[in-house]
Amino acid sequence: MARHLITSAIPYINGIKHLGNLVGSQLPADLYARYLRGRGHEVLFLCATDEHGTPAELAAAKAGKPVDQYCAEMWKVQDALGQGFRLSFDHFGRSSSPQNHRLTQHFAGKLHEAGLIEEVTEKQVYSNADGRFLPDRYIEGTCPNCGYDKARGDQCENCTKQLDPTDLIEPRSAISGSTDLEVRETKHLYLRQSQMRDRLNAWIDAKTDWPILTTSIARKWLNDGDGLQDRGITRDLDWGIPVKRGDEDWPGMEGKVFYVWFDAPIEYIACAQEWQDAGKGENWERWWRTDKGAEDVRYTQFMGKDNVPFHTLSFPATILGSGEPWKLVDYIKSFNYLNYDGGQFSTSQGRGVFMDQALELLPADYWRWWLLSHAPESSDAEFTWENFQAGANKDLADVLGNFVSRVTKFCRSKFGEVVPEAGRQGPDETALIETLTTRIRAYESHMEAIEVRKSASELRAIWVAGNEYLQEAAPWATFKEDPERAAMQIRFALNLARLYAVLSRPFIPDAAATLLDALKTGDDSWPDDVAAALETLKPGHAFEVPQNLFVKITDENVEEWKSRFAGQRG
Ligand code: B3M
Ligand code: ZN
Repeated sequence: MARHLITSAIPYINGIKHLGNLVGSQLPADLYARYLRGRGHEVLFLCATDEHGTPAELAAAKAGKPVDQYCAEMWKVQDALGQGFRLSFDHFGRSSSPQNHRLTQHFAGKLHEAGLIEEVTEKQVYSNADGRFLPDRYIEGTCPNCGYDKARGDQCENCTKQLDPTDLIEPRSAISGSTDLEVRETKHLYLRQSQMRDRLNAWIDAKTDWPILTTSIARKWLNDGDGLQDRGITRDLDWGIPVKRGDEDWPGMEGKVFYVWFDAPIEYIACAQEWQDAGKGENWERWWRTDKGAEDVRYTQFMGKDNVPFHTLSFPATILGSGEPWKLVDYIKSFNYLNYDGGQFSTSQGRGVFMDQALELLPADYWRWWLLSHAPESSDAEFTWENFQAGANKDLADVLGNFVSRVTKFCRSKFGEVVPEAGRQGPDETALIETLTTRIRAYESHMEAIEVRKSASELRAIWVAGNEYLQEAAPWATFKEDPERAAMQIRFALNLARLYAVLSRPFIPDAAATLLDALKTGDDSWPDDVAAALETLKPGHAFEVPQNLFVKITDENVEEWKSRFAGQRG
């Protein structure tokens, strides 16, 4: 048994997330957390809302609410939606928590003591039309690296390059669109990341088992020279964590706050404190401090590819630079993008399906299954309604749902709602046990490697194998000549259904729970020994035929949803 710390990138507070966001971090992180718990490991799975910076300010202004109130309300909304999708966070925190304020100021103090912070009088873009400085996202323009014309002041979405607002070509205000911008002087703190190039290089070089998507992005910015430029970690904003070094004020930095990307990853740590302070656990440092027990924790992070530079360069620079024994990430799983019907999902344009809307249409398991089985791992993936309908109907309704329904209903009609007693297993059952053993071991290794699509395909193949067995065994036919044999086949198949619930739970937790309930068993132990696992439900054990596990998505549904989601969100 090992100890696993798992974090998902913390979603911005500015509104409800779409399915592309969900499948790019929180959902696969949940899959992995559930799998490891199922295998008996100790897991701490953390997520939070990312509440600072311009995205929060802009969204609050748009909603006509004070930003702190907006954040508190949106946290509740995101928390409820996370629960709706059965995201099994041990704690869903907030980057605006007092714990994160203290910890962020603490890190700044340590970095300052280590000589890694420089005070710089810098030139910043001021908008005459808007009457204010325009940090980060308040500025749009053309990316100097790739030429994309809607690059933001903090990062180019197109090529993932981290930017400073003054890097943009033909900049304009994102608030008013005005190009009447001028550059004025203001003082800011810079993190001297460039001092840490060798340490970061050595650290990344040792990560030979990381996915190529992660290391290629990290290496690109490390070796490209300017990827590790010293970076401003403060901003002229009202909302955020006030700039201090530890408990002390920072002369000359009055009225300024830390840059959102400085404090957001620190929330991964603060969130463990929040978890403890909320009474959900104790000794949080044993997850995060290598001098207090975290040396044998395996720490895995999940995120979209655009977040990789911040997690492979900036955050490790903060941790290493502090000189304190904080736990560094062991494995970063990153994702490409999920597109929506020929274009991009877009929060700002309200394009695509959002988490709240999805749950109004169908229960979480449908979405979880489709999204995970189409996770954008090796390349971008695309959501279309037809593809969603086909995947959910075929895999969930036709294969898994149909298997469970046929077995339980046939048993009820011939033997009653109890596991039948008669008959002994023969070569067909032995052959299936062998096939399943091979497949389950493969499923485990894909899950351990966080190969999400491969895990889903293997699980699907495990369901299909059971269906094929049932088709061949045909207990409804056997029953006429050899009722004892039919009884054995059904006992075997009922046990398969339990096995499926246990194996499928990381993907479709609600259906798995319904199935275990119907089978009236609390035995959810992992099938280390498949033959033994298939004798868990003993002869005479009572069960109930479950409600239809999955209903099919009809062509009418698809037509209706397609037109409903064709435009922008109102
Ligand atoms: N909030 C970006 C995003 O949601 C950002 C992640 C922070 S992780 C520390 O994609
Ligand atoms: Zn670019």
